Amino acid sequence: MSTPLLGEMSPAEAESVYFNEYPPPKALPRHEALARAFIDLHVEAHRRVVLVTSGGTTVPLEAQTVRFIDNFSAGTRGATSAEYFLEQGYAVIFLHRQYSLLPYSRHYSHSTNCFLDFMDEAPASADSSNPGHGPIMVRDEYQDQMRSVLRKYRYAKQNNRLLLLPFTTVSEYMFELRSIAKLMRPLGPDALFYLAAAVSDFFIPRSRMAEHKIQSSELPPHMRGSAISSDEIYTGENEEKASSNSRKLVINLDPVPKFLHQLVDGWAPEGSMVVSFKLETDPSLLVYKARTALQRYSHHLVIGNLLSTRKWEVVFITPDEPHERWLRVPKSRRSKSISGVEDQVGLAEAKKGNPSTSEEAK
Ligand code: PAZ
Repeated sequence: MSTPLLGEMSPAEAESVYFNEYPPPKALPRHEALARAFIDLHVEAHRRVVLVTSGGTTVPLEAQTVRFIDNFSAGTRGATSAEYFLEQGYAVIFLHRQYSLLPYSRHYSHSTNCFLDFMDEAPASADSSNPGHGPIMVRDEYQDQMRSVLRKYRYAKQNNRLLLLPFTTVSEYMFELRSIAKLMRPLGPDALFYLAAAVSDFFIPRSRMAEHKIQSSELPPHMRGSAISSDEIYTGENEEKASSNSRKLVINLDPVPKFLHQLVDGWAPEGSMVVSFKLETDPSLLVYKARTALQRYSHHLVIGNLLSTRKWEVVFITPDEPHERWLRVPKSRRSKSISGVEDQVGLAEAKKGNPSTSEEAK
């Protein structure tokens, strides 16, 4: 009899099997200590705390990972939303894909927007004692915008409002999410979960994962040993290719268990709010899939978006009236901001019901 897939088990069984199969990430104890101290501080101050997840997760093909499957997410939604939450007085735990965009620094770290382009050498002064070694300055045209970003960044940092915790793989993400959600319990209704990360739907279970780099060409028999991965990852030699000494890689992925159920019904504090995101590429599926997720997990809000329009258009799917509400950034505000990073639908503004942001027609 074949072993049941995690998706075929009860949520509690799937949780136990999944988390027993993987070693916890090395950074987890350190992240837990940081999160605990951060949460304690804000519980004491009666401040609301949001866990924002952001960026994509990787799916390693080998335990000693050389290759992995990744996705498109740059972390723009998460990093931008975190700034809005900070402005609204929340403390933010920013659980993000390592090296994806971060709140505030995102304005200057985009790959098409090198931070060096914002700078210049100050003009040499006549009485300079060290000609050719004047200070580096922010260019005049960027002063105002950079001052404003810098002030907000410093405020968040100096007042301990922002905790940055990185992950890379899908299993690291799951471990971190579970631990932080449980640590947030003392916050009760002051906790908010804002799950914007693009989490892989498929993965290779640890038991079927090759330990070493998957080999693309046949090794001599005496060298095979553990370098040959299990059949599920690396199956079927193609005869023509075999004769040219190369192999076909067949990847067999299992569905990642849907832990949103566990988050809503177990890990998260009583009375907390859970917001999840749903990404699609086919417009005819978006609302249906978002509604189905809301019904399945009984949380508070699903924000749907399409890959191609996600920067200026989202749909809120709620259990209560109006059930479906589209928010659009007006065309006039879709141009690139001064730093070259496009603004996104600002959810904090949407929550305040700011009509200029929330519902202007396209
Ligand atoms: O990171 P980004 O700004 O490029 O994209 C944001 C997003 C599309 C990943 C996010 O809005 C989202 O929909 N996250 C959930 C994806 C999903 O699991 O369906």
